Amino acid sequence: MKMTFRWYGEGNDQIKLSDIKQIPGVTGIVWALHDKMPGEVWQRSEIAAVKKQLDEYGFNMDVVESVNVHDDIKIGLPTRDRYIENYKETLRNLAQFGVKVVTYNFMPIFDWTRTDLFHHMGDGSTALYYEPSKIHEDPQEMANYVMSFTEKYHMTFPGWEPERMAKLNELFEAYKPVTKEKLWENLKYFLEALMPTCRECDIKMAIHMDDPPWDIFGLPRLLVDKQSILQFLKMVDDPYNCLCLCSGSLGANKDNDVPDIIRSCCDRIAFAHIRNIKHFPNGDFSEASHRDCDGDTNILEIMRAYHDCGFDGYIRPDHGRHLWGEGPGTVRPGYGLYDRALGIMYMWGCWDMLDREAGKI
Ligand SMILES: [Mn+2]
Repeated sequence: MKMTFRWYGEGNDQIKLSDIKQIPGVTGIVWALHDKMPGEVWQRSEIAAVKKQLDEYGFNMDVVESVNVHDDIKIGLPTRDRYIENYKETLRNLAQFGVKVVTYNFMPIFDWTRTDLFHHMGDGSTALYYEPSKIHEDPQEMANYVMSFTEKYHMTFPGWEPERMAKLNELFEAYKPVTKEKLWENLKYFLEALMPTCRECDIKMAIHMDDPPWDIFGLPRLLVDKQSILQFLKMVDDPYNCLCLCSGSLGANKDNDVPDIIRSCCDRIAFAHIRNIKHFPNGDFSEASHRDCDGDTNILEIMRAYHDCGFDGYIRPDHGRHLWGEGPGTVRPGYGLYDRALGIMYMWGCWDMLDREAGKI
């Protein structure tokens, strides 16, 4: 496995590349041009500027997370072809710099959703938290809560662009005719259009699971369990149509057996997110440390599944808790330095032991 770390870019992330350099075994930075709106072309000069920063520390830029997909493509409007052409141009530009995997998601309107971004865990740390009882009929309430962090701390979150959130009612109106079936069709149309460019550029498209993996506010969600993942891979059966398999997104539904899902489609997993989820009897869930017994996601068996499959793709710790003084204003929710570094060491611990048992080291 190739260990990576997500970084939001110079001036947009308080974590420094020099800090990440000190985490054992990290070879690549998972990056993006975070000031780009969905549908805009990423220019070579902008990509080159990031490459220069990463080169200084010897990090590769093989994985992008994410090139966001314009709403017109998800809705299936006639204007989608223009945005698909822009997406292809971005892929060709990224290929010039050796990018191998482009992550994206196909969630309507909202990206990841949580009801508390800094929930107190009882030991002085905080973590992302989800209370189903707080998700009411009114999506504006949810948007206002997340956007309050944007206003207060001047940080924008991918998928929660203020420009898009400002026209939430219009967006909901536009998505009204988009049933689950229609959304699947629109995803197929998008991927079939991109595959020739992916082959030409040797870039794998890696779709992130929907988070949480169920419909919210009446909006359909597609990649939620084993059946839907296998359906997705069959729908566009191409080695460049891949997954960003997120154990945390899938693990939010207790019925998902994540190690089994990994074993059933490992050859199509281009990028792995490792995250642990703790479930509570009332239906709430919290993000937890990567240690197996701190959550219910079965991290040990997930690592064993990847090892058994000979996984050679990219991997990263997903969200972590906020520790040792990290909090609102100093870190992006879920993206502190310390807990993700601890997560990496846990993953290496599992992997090295599995390698040793297999006689590889
Ligand atoms: Mn994830």
